[in-house]
Amino acid sequence: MLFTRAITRLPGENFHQGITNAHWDRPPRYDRILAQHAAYVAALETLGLEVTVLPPAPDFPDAYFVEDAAVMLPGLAVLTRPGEPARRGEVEAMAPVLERFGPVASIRAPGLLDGGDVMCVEDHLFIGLSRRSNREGARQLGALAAARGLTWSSVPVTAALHLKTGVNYVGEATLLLFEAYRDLPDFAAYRKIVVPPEEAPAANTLRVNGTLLIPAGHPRTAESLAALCLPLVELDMSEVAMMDGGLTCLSLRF
Ligand code: CIR
Repeated sequence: MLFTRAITRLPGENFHQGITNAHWDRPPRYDRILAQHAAYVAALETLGLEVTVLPPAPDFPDAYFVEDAAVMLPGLAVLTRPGEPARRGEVEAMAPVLERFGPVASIRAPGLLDGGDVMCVEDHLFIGLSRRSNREGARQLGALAAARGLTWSSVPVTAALHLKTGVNYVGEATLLLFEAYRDLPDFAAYRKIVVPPEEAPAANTLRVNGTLLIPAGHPRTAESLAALCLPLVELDMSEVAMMDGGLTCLSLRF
């Protein structure tokens, strides 16, 4: 799929108040996350995307993880209903932004869905059932996707916060994933590149218009990905990772 646009949001000064289970050796730095975010936006622009950069949303310190507030289907944006109540207001802030670009639908209660649990593999959506996303959320999104010609299935998220924390489609019928997902029957049809445990953040690699954006500092994964013969761009994600996020979380692409 060729992307022409992306939506991102600047992290706010209080980004360190977001939800995280990460172990910190030092506090996250605002100057660093701003620099990392700017480099990310620049990378998307270099790949041909027109990037909308929204202002920080100070009431919602995790709001720059815009991927969780919506899922972009062909011709339809779906506002989610995040599993973490403290993040639900992010969706209201995203609604008027998405309405500028086309039709918008919503996941309704009792459905719960975080965009980080939705992985699109060609014409199929894998929807993770996690601490944040439930069966009803998956069913509602699946119905909207099926009406647009996509197939879908749900998969258990056993190894991390979101499905895409631990598995991402890198194209060429290949999934980049945690060892824990290697033998999942749902993924049997795909080639797999397993991320070594010490390089876990690298599983959150993002393919955009034929280029792989990979978090910097994961040489074994970068070497494995080189076999795909795709351009590889490394981006420093240190502060983003301290808030349990990664490359996919920082944008909505369509
Ligand atoms: C959270 O716990 O919700 C945020 N601190 C991190 C969200 C990362 N988003 C993603 O993986 N899609």
